[in-house]
Amino acid sequence: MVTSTALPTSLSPAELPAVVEEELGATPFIDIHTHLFMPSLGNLGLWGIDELLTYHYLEAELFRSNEITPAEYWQLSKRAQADLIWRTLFVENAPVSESTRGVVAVLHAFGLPTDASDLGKAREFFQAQSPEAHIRNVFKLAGISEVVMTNDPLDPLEAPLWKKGAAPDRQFQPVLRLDRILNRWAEHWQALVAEGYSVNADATGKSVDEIRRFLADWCGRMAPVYMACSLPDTFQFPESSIRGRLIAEAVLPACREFGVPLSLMIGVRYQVNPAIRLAGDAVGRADLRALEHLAVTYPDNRFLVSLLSRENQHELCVYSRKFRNLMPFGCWWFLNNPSIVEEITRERLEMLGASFIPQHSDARVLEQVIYKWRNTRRTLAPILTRAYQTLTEDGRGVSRAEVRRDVHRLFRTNFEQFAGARH
Ligand code: RAT
Ligand code: ZN
Repeated sequence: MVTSTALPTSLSPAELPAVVEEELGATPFIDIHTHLFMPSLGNLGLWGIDELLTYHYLEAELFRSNEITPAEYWQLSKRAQADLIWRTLFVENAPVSESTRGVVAVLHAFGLPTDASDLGKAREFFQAQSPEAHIRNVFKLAGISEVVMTNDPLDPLEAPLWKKGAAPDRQFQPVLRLDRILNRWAEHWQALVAEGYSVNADATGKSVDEIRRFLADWCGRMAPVYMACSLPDTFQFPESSIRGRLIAEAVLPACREFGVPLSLMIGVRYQVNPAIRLAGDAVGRADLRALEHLAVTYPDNRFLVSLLSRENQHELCVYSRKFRNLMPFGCWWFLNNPSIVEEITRERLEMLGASFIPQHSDARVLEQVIYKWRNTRRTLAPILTRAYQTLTEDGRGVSRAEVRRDVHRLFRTNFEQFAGARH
């Protein structure tokens, strides 16, 4: 006789939408890549209405709808820049783009007017907040338990704070960001020399050992949850460049030694329009054979991977099916729009089940996590619901506990386990 173990009650197709929404709402997410800073890093952390409005995603949109030149814009005070962006993108136009709608959602979340002709009320509100309580409130509204920072050991403002012993904060996990070292060695090797590391312009001789000593010192100081680098669309590996050698001989061994993954964010075409500064980067399709080579050659390294080009997304899913040391994460930067997030997330779910990390916020201004995570939950709910409904139609129901398990995996434990994080 066949005995069957009773599974918890399956949900009907009609019950699924509400349950998925509830579970997404009730699960505190880990935001695995942001540009936010813990309070002990002083004034590095950005927050408030003027910062929200001068986000580089919005600056790019300003120059399409206002005659001002970038040179004139950069002459203005931050407050005047924010006023101009508000007037141009929120008063003289309806704020329908993803980034403008985000500011509206943040104002609305705090009960502030969303259609005011000026920023008076909003400025008053943000000025009245005390930072630590405000952070707690924002995390609660965003439904996140912690964020992962981006910490650059060669940033002249940030590095001294770490050296003085910035107090760690469970809500803000550190990441050792390596862009200056790996992408712009020529401009930065002397900063290492100034700190007592014997490196040279060609990164030859003792340089590699010394960079490993530098990385070890910073791992000791920061205890990062991973190391990270953004890379151009032209990224190749192996490569006989300084970057290629430093990745192979310094960074990957250091990641193995300290038991942390390396995050590769590939596909930036840096500064195609330098006049608009941070908004001046574009996107290009990358050659993922570089990733294949890394995954095959370094099975003892783990790679978190986010790709900027929409055209690379399917390939990343295929490679992730081949190599368990690859973890796709997020819909990065120009991809973080509902139409594209939907396409990428459905593809990942269909090809990888729940073994990926659907999103990170990339927030640069504290309150952005409110709208970015709200949007993610809203886009994800129908995708997950549809997946469970189709499964039910095909003969296998799912319970609330299973929905919860998947949501936890996608937005918490995949990261915790892959990063070997100290949770
Ligand atoms: O999305 C962004 O804000 C970009 O400017 C970059 O910061 C990117 O996310 C990165 O981490 O390099
Ligand atoms: Zn980023």
